Amino acid sequence: MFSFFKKKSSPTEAPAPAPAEVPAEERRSWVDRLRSGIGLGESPAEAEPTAPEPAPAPAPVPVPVPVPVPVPASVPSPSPAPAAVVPVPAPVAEVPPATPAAAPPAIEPERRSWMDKLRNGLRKTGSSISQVFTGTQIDDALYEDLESALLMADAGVKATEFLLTDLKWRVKEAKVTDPAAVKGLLADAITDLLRPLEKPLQIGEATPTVMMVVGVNGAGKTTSIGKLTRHLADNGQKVLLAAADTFRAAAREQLAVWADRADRPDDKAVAVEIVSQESGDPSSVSFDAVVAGKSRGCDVVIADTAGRLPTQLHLMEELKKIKRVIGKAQDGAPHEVLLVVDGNTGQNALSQVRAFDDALQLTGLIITKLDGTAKGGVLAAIARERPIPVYFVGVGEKLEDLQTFNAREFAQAVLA
Ligand SMILES: Nc1nc2c(ncn2[C@@H]2O[C@H](COP(=O)(O)OP(=O)(O)OP(=O)(O)O)[C@@H](O)[C@H]2O)c(=O)[nH]1
Ligand SMILES: [Mg+2]
Repeated sequence: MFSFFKKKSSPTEAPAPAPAEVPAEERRSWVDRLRSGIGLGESPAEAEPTAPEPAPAPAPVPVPVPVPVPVPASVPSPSPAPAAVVPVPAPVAEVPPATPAAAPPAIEPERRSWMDKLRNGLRKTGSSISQVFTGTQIDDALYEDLESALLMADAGVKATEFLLTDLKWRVKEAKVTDPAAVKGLLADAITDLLRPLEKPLQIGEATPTVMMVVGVNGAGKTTSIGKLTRHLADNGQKVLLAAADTFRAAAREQLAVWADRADRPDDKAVAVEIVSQESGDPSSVSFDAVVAGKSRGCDVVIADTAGRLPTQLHLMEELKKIKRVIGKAQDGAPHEVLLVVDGNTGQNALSQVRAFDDALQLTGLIITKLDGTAKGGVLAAIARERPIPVYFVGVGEKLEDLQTFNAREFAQAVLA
């Protein structure tokens, strides 16, 4: 299944232990999610490679995998969105057909704890929205209160209007009369609104797959790259990091701590390499890294860039240059341009998404810090106004705190 896995390389040095140690078993379960969520090397393009290996192993059978959270839709929904499925190769020849009545898959402990943190982080939003449904009738006052609650939750005017219209229609269709049931319908409406943001990050269609990570200062870029790198490396992917944040002297060390994994002799992890230059130019660091990634047979190259505000036009031009130069090092690269957004920035997050997207044509988002004072509604605003896939959601500083985005889980967390 991971036909392009590189041989495990032996760690040459033993630097400081990496942060946030996670037991191997938990990592594996994350890796299973990674396989289905990120689609590591399992794209159709990969399934028919010019494989030098003649052994015609049984072709992988794509199996629909339900999204990991078995939260059922609450009340009859007029537009029941099907569970998102991602094809993964079947481990064995016979695969039991997925029947609608099948018991929902158990949630991994790691995912459950992540969901608890998400729910905790969004608790304030949840209680102010839930408050709306404590009355006895469904009337204009209920919808007005809900409008205020959604606006307070950073959903923005457009998404709020959209949700209210959609909800009124659902209430009419389902003929509900109990305000408590309306909350369930709102969960369905939010889920459907957020569904377009649910898309797996694909790795392996190009070798190396080149990613460029951007965002404002302190959004969580380096930390998220570190976590993603660790997951990839633990899964046997050869990752090369470009320390293209030449602005901060400590940025390289910050990456190195996450990249280090000399203490994992039990799995198939491979060493992570870092390309950096003392006070170098970020474009040339990125160029060198991609060239090195190609020549060293890396699976993934990730460029970490310095934080900047979209209003700093010269710095935005610098990002465009990095992107152009990466394209010169490898045709079609960068394959992913990811914006990391601090979930606490409220409606400002939407302006960041717009500005960075206009400048760089983003391919994905990582929303961090939803464990803090974030209200969560901004995802609805993004879905309505700039629906760029949310690949990951971060709820803390530990490795397992970065997880794939799931629309229904998120809707449930916002309303918990
Ligand atoms: N609570 C919480 N903290 C986070 C999360 N992600 C990152 N952080 C913290 O946010 C701070 C900034 O993270 P960095 O990864 O350095 O941010 P950055 O975007 O690389 O910052 P610059 O390179 O300076 O622009 C660090 O203290 C991280 O530990 C998260 O999901 N939750
Ligand atoms: Mg950084």
